[in-house]
Amino acid sequence: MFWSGEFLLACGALVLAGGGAVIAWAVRRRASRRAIPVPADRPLPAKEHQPAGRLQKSLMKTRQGLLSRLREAWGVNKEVEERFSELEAALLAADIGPKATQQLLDRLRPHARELQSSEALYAALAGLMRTVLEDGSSPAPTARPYVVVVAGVNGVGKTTTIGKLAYRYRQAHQKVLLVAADTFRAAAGEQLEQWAQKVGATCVRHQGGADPSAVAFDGMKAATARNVDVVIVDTAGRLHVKSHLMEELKKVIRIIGRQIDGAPHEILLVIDATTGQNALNQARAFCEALPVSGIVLTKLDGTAKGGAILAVRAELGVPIRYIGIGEAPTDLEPFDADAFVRAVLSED
Ligand SMILES: Nc1nc2c(ncn2[C@@H]2O[C@H](COP(=O)(O)OP(=O)(O)OP(=O)(O)O)[C@@H](O)[C@H]2O)c(=O)[nH]1
Ligand SMILES: [Mg+2]
Repeated sequence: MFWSGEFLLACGALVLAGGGAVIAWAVRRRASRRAIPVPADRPLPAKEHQPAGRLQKSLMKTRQGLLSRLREAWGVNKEVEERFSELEAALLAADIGPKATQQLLDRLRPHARELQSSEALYAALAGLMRTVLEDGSSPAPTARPYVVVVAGVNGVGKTTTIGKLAYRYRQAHQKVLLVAADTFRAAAGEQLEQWAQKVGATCVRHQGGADPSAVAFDGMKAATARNVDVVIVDTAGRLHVKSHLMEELKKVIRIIGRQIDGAPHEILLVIDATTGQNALNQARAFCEALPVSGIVLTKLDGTAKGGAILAVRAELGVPIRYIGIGEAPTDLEPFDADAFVRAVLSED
């Protein structure tokens, strides 16, 4: 009687309902833990990442060139004016650019007589450079999926930067999707796919020559369907002089915004540090056309033109988010103004 069929059925239903509740709780808990992607500027595991030493090494040529010129400029028995004109030449030679150079000189001038030794000059310059560069840390992601669009002219290192950025997010256990909206160059999608495989991300791509907006559309659909944390969109290397290409980029951004509320959450402009003033003019055209939220300065490894960071910051007024110091997945650093200044102004 006691173990009647109805009773057992009721017990079974209770057990099922309890189990269901536990599963729902676990899913909700997991979803809430994954709600917002973590920032990509979390440090990488120590084994493959010794930022201070690597930055110091990457900026060796910049540092050596700058320090020897500064020492020369600030030589003993020189008039203040002579010192300043040589200092100006030294800063320009390090690709610091006319605007940032002028800012540094104007702020140094009132203290000219107090700065007797070259060490005193380095210390004063370091403080001033920090104020030009300001804080470059990335905003913490505020949405999921968190969509990042990467733009810039041909060959600056967009696709490589995307691979390295995806690697950083993967190291933070984020589910990453790469979207190959660069359909301009046939091999571009393949290159992105290879990066996706290398770092453990997935990739959405179409045939070469497809409409970039259609790829972006499919990418956003896939991002939502696959429940990814971070989406990074590659775009074609465009020439700012071809304004219809810039329009195409705007369209890609519009399509992304229509699919995912508030997206793209970041638009990163990639600039090649070795290309000087011309790169700046191209970058300015991008910043005028698009709401660029941050700069990635690539190829800082091995160049003597590391001062370009100051030029870019002063001229464009957009924060530097990351720097590229090589071609390996670990070669992207969140930009740290303090570490950068130490790396270019401390004697070895
Ligand atoms: N040394 C060095 N090389 C880099 C860095 N970033 C990119 N590269 C190299 O620069 C070259 C161009 O990089 P890509 O990532 O293909 O550049 P892109 O902007 O995507 O080029 P397009 O798709 O043609 O517009 C490749 O050989 C990269 O390996 C860097 O930080 N340091
Ligand atoms: Mg590319």
